[in-house]
Parts: sequence; C-alpha cells; structure tokens
Amino acid sequence: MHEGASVDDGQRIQSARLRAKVTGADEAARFIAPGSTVGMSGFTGSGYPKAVPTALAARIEAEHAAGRPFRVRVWTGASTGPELDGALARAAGIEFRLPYNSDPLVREQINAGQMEYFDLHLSQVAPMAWQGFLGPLDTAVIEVSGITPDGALIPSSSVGNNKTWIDQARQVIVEVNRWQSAHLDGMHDIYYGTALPPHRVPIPILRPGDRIGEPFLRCDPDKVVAVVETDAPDRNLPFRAPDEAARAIAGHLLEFLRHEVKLGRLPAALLPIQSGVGNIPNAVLGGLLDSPFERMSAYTEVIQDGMLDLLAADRLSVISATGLSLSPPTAAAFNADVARYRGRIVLRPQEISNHPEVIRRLGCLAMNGLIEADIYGAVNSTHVMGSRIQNGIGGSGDFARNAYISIFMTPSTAKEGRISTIVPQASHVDHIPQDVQVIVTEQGLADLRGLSPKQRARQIIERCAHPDFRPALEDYFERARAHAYGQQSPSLLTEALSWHQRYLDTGSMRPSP
Ligand code: 0RQ
Repeated sequence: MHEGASVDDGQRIQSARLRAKVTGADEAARFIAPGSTVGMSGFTGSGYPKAVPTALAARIEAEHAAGRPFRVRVWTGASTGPELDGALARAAGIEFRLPYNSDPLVREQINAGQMEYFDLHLSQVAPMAWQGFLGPLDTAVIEVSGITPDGALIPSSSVGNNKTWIDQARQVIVEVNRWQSAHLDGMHDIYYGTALPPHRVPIPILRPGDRIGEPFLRCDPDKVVAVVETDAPDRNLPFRAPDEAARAIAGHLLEFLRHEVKLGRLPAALLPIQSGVGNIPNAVLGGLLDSPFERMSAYTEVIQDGMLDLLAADRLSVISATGLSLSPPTAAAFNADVARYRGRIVLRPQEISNHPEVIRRLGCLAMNGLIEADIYGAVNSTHVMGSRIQNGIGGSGDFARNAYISIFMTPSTAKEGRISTIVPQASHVDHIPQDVQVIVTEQGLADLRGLSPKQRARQIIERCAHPDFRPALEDYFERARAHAYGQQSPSLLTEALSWHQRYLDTGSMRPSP
C-alpha cells in the first residue's frame, strides 16, 4: 500500500483542481472534433471508458442526421466493450481503428471495407506512437478508479496504452468509475523508463512480480479538459463451461507439461505462463488447478477467470498482466475482495507486459488459440478464409516468437465439422513455423521441436487432424512429395488453398463424396 493513496470510497476525486472539472459525458464529448484521433483506455473488455464514447456516438448520430460528416480515428489498448466500439460503430463513427478488436459490429464494418483497421503486435503500439508513425493524438479518454490529492490517476482494471495516450494527447478526458474497486491502488506498475533507440535501456524485470515503476499515471492537470463520473461495470461475456474438446485439449497439454518436468526440461513450478483469451485457454487454466504444479507464476496479458482461480487457490504465486478480463460474476467477486490479491497482481503498460525482451528473459510458456494451422505448422490466428478478419493478432505474436515453448491450441474442426483447422496451407500466416513449437487439438499433441518440415507434417496430420480429414491430408502430402518443385516443404501450388475455395463454394471443406 502506498501511504495516502487509497481513495476514500465516498470521494474518488481527491484533487480539488480536477474536481472542479467534473462535468457530464455530453459536455465532455463536445471536446472531440470530427476527424480527430482519440486514444481510449481499455484492454479485453476491461477499464474502457463507458460514458464519453456513448455520448460521442450520440453526437455523431445527430451530426449525421443533420447531413454533416463526423468520424474519428480510435486507438485503444485492445478490445473494449459495447459502450465504446459497439456504440461508435453503430453510429458509423469510426474511420480508422487499432490495434485489437473483438466487437462483432466493428468486425463487420472492417470486413465490409467501411473502416480501416491496423492490426499490430500489442507490444509495438506505444513505441510506434512515440516513433511518430501513427500521427498526432488529439484526445485521450481514460477510465480510472480514482484521482489522488495531487492529481495522479489511479488506473482501473486495465493499464493498456494509457500512459502513452496521456503523455501524447493534446487534451485528456478522465472517467472516474465508482464501479471499479476503490482498492485497486498499488496493483499497477507504471514504468516511465522506456525510450526510443538509441536511448533505449534494458527493462529491469527479472521475475514476473518485480515492480519497476510507479503505482499511478502521471497527468498534467492543465491537459485535463473534463472529468466525468460513472458507475458502470466492465462488460465481458461469461465463459462457456469447457466442452469435451476443451477438456481433451487441456488434458493433452497437461500431460505434455508433466512429461517435460519429468525429463528435467521444465522446473517443477513450470516457467511463467501466458494464456490467451477464450474458452479453451480458460479450460487449460482450469486443468492446472487440478495439476501437480505448485507455486507457478504468470507473465501474461490478461487475467481471466481461470487465472484468478489459480491465484485464489495459491497455485499461482503471482500474476503480471496488463488487464483483467473477468466474467461478470468473477468481476463482482474480485471487486468485493481485492485485498485478497494485493501484492500478487501487477498490472503494467502493455508495452511491458508484452515486451519481447522480458518474455524471452523469463522463458514464458505461451498458450494461444488459432484459426487454422497448416501441415508444416504455420499458424493463422486472424483471417478466416484468408481475408476476413476475426479479431487480430493481439499479443499472440509478442509471446509466440519469444516464448520458451510456444503452444497453439484449437479444436480440430470448426463450424460443426465442416472446416478442418488443419489444412494443406494456411490461408494467411501470422506465426511462421519457427514460432510454433507445439500444436494441440482434442485429437492429440504434436511436439514439433527439432523436426524438419516433412517430419512436422507427419506429426501434425497424425496427431492433430480430425479423422474425417486425415486421409485427405495424407493424400495431399504424399502427392506433394511426389510432384512438388522441391522437397524441403513440398506443396502443390494449385491445390494448396483448394480446401478454402471448396468451403467458399460449397459451405464445407469436406471432399465431395
Ligand atoms: O466463430 O464466433 O461464428 O462461432 O472463429 O472461434 O472456437 O470460439 O475460438 O474464442 O478461442 O478464438 C484464434 C479467434 C480463437 C482467438 C481465435 C470460428 C469459430 C468461431 C471463434 P463464431 P472459437 P476462440 C491473448 C492472445 C488471436 C489473438 C491472441 C484470437 C470463431 O484465439 O483472436 O491469441 N487469437 N491473443 O467457428 C473458419 C476456421 C475457424 C473458424 C475458428 N478455421 N475457419 N472459422 N473459427 N476456426 C489475448 C490478446 O491478445 C488480447
């Protein structure tokens, strides 16, 4: 705890100077001009502003109704919530967005060509903003849980790119959300030591729980043009109970980790784990709860329900992340009992939670989902049928390339069995085979470390592909071996993407009977 830091629940805004700037969301939204760039807080459905974006969307709709164009460029940490991405998209108010999105309407507009979307590694967003490639930032809209007497901002349930947005923006709008626990202070670690080359210095994190920064966001009070009070929950979707496939994937993965420990290739407490979002990663975390591994740690992006359960059960000793991503009941339970986790959760800027240097130094075990993998182990995490964006690369690239072991997991089929997630050639590549060491489906686990491309193909087809698609993959591979231009990674150029085309033509990748 930092002396004098904890906000009194009755008075979240302890700075008289900033209290004088309290205003309504509609008034605050008026500071945002058409065509301007807005840096919003928020990471995987947590800590995003709720009132100002909704008010901005209403203003945009009114302007459109009056025949006046009004769109903004939106930068965030990662995905946000319906009051931000959903509302602005419904108002047709987003011209350009970065970096990671999971809102269905935004996805639809990107895929319809109505919105430009720049999908980049999450660790690179802040450095790229500093490098000047993204252009100037006009307004930062940042949710916090409180304001200290001297005007420092106490972050809420995520940190994301908030430090950079506040530093770079010409003006700042602050939302103080009473729904967030008044006791989050001290959980954040805001590092002010980043610099661009040639002035860059090592990030001094040696263990996941190391604190290297400050608990609050610095913010020049003169830049704050409005403070808006809110009382609204982070809106994340509840997790599905793990189905049979998720449980099987978790089982294969835990067996693999036990085996690695037995061979002395991993310590008994494993190495710091990173887990992606979604139902399968959550099922794996659930499996870890019943596993023999003790005193584990996590160096990851988001804390989802399964991670918090591991922390509550003392199986995890510490978690470093940039945000929470909790289902509504778990978020309510967390808010009611934040003290229980004090000292064991560190929330950092995403530039640090996902920093390749730290991930490589700590030796993270990266576990992420995928859309499809090909027989050589190239992974597509982002584009359905090669061109339609699902979410974005998020932090999967930061972790996959730099992990000690990079693991990808997926059910072996999608869309009620009409799609094989193991294909002759990935229709889009986010992770090259060198960044993909283990692939797990409910069918089994392929350990690809040390294998040549042809050896990888045999493992992936045999261990990971669904039996309904395995013979066709074997047949493709054998014919590619016989007829390809070269024998390092044999492929048949006119056939490699034919499975995808068949899906587009017939609604199924299954070979015609
Ligand atoms: O479609 O929504 O219409 O039902 O894709 O798939 O099975 O619900 O899987 O939620 O775990 O997401 C890769 C998208 C997996 C995610 C991805 C369809 C499927 C469904 C979603 P519906 P599921 P998940 C940390 C790390 C990149 C970012 C990342 C992701 C929908 O893991 O976004 O890892 N990863 N970040 O039916 C056509 C296929 C398909 C397919 C699945 N082969 N072809 N459709 N689907 N496979 C977090 C952050 O970075 C913030």
